[in-house]
Amino acid sequence: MAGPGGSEAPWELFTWPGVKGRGEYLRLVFEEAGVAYSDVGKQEGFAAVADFCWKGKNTGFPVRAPPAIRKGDFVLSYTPVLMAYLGRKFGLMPQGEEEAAHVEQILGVVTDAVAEGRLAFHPKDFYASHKIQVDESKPYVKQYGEQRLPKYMAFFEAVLQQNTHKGGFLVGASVTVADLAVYQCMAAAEQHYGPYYAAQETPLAKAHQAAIAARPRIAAYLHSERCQPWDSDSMM
Ligand SMILES: N[C@@H](CCC(=O)N[C@@H](CS)C(=O)NCC(=O)O)C(=O)O
Repeated sequence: MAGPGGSEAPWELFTWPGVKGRGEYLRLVFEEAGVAYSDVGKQEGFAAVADFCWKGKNTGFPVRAPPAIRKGDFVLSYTPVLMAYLGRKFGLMPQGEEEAAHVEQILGVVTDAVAEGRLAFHPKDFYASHKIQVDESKPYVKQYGEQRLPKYMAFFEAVLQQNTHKGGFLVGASVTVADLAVYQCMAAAEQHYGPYYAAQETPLAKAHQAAIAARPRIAAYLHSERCQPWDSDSMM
């Protein structure tokens, strides 16, 4: 596929190896689109990602933090921006401006849901491992699980409910990057906020999560060695 500037260069994904992390949102986009990519962290290790992002190996547009992508001399980062950009490239964004804007709204909501969900696990030091703040995190995990997660899941439910198109997607009549983002957010909530997730009566959102997991390319990916394990430290 011709890339930015007509480049035939491969798509490269720079994200931390060893866990799904935010990189998972981008892996799902490449996988659903059936577009080959190289997962640089997984293939070359942690140092290759750090060298690219922060130690002078990136000669393209600066990256604040991974995940980032590179294709030829084009470099881009920030998860929801990457999803919208790749969605447009790979036919996973609606054609209409308003529907595309709704997809971007959902990407923004997912970014907030994940950031808040992660914050609860790190109340003492956001940048330190959850393992040194397990006790301190308990009231915040409870608060997110009881007060915030229900709002996010109810929002996903409401979006699915209002879509009059058949197909069970969030926006329009076909799969978009919003479906992939919400799938991963729901799966992360199930993984890290299990009892709170289970308590939510959001049948459409839960059915949507199962349907995305069962899409042929996503199911094949989830069972492949390309798929990274969940972070055992905290939500992502
Ligand atoms: N809002 C950004 C957050 C990026 C981010 O926090 N990346 C993490 C890894 S998933 C990181 O390496 N942060 C290091 C840092 O911020 O210096 C996004 O969605 O891409």
